This record gives sequence, structure tokens and C-alpha cells, in this order.
Amino acid sequence: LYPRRLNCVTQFVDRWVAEGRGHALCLIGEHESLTYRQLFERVNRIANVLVNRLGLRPGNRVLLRSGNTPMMVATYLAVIKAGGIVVATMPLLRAREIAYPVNKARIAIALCDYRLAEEMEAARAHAPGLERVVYWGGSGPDSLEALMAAESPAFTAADTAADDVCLIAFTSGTTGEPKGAMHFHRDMLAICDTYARHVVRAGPDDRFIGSAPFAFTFGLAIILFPMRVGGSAVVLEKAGPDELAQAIGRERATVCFTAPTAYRSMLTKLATSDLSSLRRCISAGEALNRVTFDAWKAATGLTLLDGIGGTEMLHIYLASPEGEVRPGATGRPVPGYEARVVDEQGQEVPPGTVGRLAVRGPTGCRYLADPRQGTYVVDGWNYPGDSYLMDEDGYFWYQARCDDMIVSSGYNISGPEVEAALLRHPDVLECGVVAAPDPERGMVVKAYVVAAPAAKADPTFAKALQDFVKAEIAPYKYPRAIEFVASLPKTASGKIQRFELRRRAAE
Ligand code: 3SK
Repeated sequence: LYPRRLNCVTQFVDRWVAEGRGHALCLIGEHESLTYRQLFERVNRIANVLVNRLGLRPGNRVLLRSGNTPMMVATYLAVIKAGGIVVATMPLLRAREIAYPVNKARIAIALCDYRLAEEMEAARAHAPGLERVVYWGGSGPDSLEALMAAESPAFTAADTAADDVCLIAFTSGTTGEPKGAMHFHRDMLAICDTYARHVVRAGPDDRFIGSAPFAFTFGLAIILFPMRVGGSAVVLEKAGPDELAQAIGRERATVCFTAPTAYRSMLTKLATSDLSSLRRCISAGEALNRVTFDAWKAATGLTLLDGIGGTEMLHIYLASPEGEVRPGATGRPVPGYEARVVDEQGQEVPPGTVGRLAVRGPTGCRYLADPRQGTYVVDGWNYPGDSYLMDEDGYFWYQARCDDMIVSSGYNISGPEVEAALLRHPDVLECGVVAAPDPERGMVVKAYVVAAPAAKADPTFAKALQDFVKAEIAPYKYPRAIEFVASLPKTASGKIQRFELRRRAAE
């Protein structure tokens, strides 16, 4: 399908300049907007800095730290255009969480928004291999802007193969350590030519908007899908439901990608926002419930197009286009992908039976040096860890997560990771962290804590633990609910019975 030699950035940016559409608006940011030509030149200058000043060689990995801004997009594309490999991390991560991918992926160069400098510098203490960190948004002769000013706005894309890796996207980590999912140049185009082409069906007049960080591959929809068709992207750094609703009206956005929680919240803002420009609303990142689907339809006349994807597969693999939606179902396999429901032995189960979801397609799944590859990918089928039911017509109906991942407001939060953070507090003896249902966020993180005898198990201590977790790991992962218990339910071999905690949390 794609040429053997391919640098995907040439298809997202250079192509439009070469075809005389360089004047078209590409990125609409909060503080600056860039045409395709302006983005092209910025990407080229950064690529020159990477190669000429920072010594980047094809295949080198580069850490990117930033919220969603036009500069983040430019650095992302520049690394890839120069033949490097992007490792983008969620902006809110703490030092230890940043150091993990740096060490795992042996990263020597980082580009970082100056506003994230404090945690970036703290991470260096845990990542001795990180040699150079260049900041943008600050000032001085070493700033990225100063280095860019001395470089040419022309750059010839590195001669990469279609199946050279250009992105290592780290998962949020179900069982402790995050896994690095590697993606090729051709994968970046494939998500546009499968899911986006069949389900989103966008054109050059479309303006995409959304809330997911670009470091989470769901967020790539906001930038890559429009760039594939010469459209534009509204890039929001702060994209809570309020900001999202306001920006949709202000920028006349036509395609929105966000989580069901955000759609639910936007429903309460209809009196103060203008969503009339929207023509496609995509919901993913967590299960979409029927109530939200119906309420959105009634209020806006638009069908929420549900979908499930994954970092491992890069993007969405189950979804249905407008006109083929079955309310309550996630959808059918996106053309190019296959999905099935299997039992514990990996045997396909009949329609109507609940089992484990298995999926395969052009974009996944290869982990960076990880012994868990064989657990999550069997005979080419990826096991995302969700239980599903397929009906007679091939529609897939979500049932639950198979593992301990907690999906809260669209964020994937690893229960064991929150437990590990809590256990670092000297007054926590034991803890178990599970999902508890919540009307607003779908699920929230709930911690059952056995406190040390010296600690007073009261709301003050609970608040202190929440603050402690926020300082240890990304703040959105903190346990919103804490219950102090005398002991945790355990198996005979001493393992915490999280299913029992989940049952209690659901009561
Ligand atoms: O469904 C998800 O959570 C997801 C993950 C990565 C990329 C895209 C999506 C929708």
C-alpha cells in the first residue's frame, strides 16, 4: 500500500506545500496559528537543530515534554522528519515517571517546554543517560528558538523505510512498568487511511478539535487526521469541557474527539456555548454509555461515534461510521482490522458469548524489548485486556476491563501504580486500589488503606495521602476516595483479592 521508502512527515506537511496549498491554515493554537508553509519551515529548522547542533542520527530516540501546542506538533514532526523516534510523555508526569521511558528507550536528547523544566530537571537525577535537554519558550542563547534562528528553513527528510520505527508510545502500565509500543512511519498514515477515512470521513474544510494530550496516541487524531487531508487542527493546551465548548464555538470546529465524560459535561454548557459548527463527534478513551449517547443526540442532533483503540494498535480499531451505528455497541472492526472474542484458551466463542477481545491489524503490536510481548500478543493477535461480546451482526459490545486498569474521565490509571505510590508513605501499611463507579467520571480511583498504628485514620490523614500521591505520580492518578480498613481481603498465598475490593467499591 505504501512505498518501501517513506518518511511520513512528507505526507502530512511537505506534500501540501509542494501542491500549492502552503497558505492553508494547519494549526490554530491559543497563542499562535501556523499555515502549512509556516509549519513546514518550523519543522525544518528544528530538524536542522536536531541534526546539526544536537547530533541526532537516524534511529535515535528523542523525549518530548509539552502540553498540546503548535510547538509540540512542530517538534514531534521534526524528530520524525530527521529520522529520529519520538517518545512523548504526558505533561503531568513526575520525575520518576519521566525517567522510566528515558532509561528504557536509552534517550540522550530531550526537547521540552520551558514551563515543564522543574520536573524535567528533577528527572535527570534518575536518568544519567540523558545528555542534552533543550527548552523552548524560555530565552537565552541555548533556547530552541535561538538555535532555530541560526538554522535553515529547508531540510530534506531523512530517507527512512516505511517500516522504520518513528514513535515509541508508552502505555500507562497495568502491571507496574509501562510498555513501549513501537510504531512505524506507515502506521501514522495507516490510522488515517483506515479509521479516519472510513469513519471520520473528513476533508480539507474540516477543523478538528479535542482534548487528549498528543502524548496519548488518541490525541494524534486531532493533528494527523486533518493533516492527511489538508484540513486544520485547533490545538488547545487546556482542554477541559469548558475550554473545549468555548473553542468549538470560537473556531467553528467541525470534528470533535474527546471522552464521554467531556460530552456529558458539555451538555451542561449548551446555553453558554455554540456547538452548531460540529458535524462529527467521536467518543473514545472510555466506554460510552447509552444515556450520554441519547442525551447528546437529543441536544445536538448529532450521533456520538463510539470507538475503542489502544496505544498498542496506535488508534481506533472498533467503531462504526454514521448511518451504521448501533447505540450501546462500540462498533464493528474498522476496515483493515480484524477482531474476535475468545475464551481463556484463545478459542473464538460463538456470538452472544462474553470473552476476551483479540484484535489484529496493520498498526500493531510490537513492544520495545519487553518479555511481556508473548503475553499480550499471541499469533499476531493483540489482547487489549477488555471483555467483549460480539452479536450476530458483528457488532462488539463492551463488558469490562479484564485487568486492574482504572479508566477515569478518559484517563487510564494503573491501580498497582497508585498502590506503589501510597506504599511509599511511611504511615501506609497495606493498600488495594480499584475502580469505584462514579456518576460524573464513569469510574474513580478508590484506595483501601491499612494505616500504621501511629496514624489516625481520619479525613486529615486521607487528604495528606492524596497530596502525597499527587506529588509522587501524575496528579490525575490520585485516589479520589480513600477508605481505611483493618485488613485487606487476601488469597491463601497472600495476594490481595482486588475483585473483592471492586465488589465492595461497587456497593
Ligand atoms: O480507546 C482508547 O483508549 C484509545 C487509546 C489509544 C488510541 C486511541 C484510543 C481511542
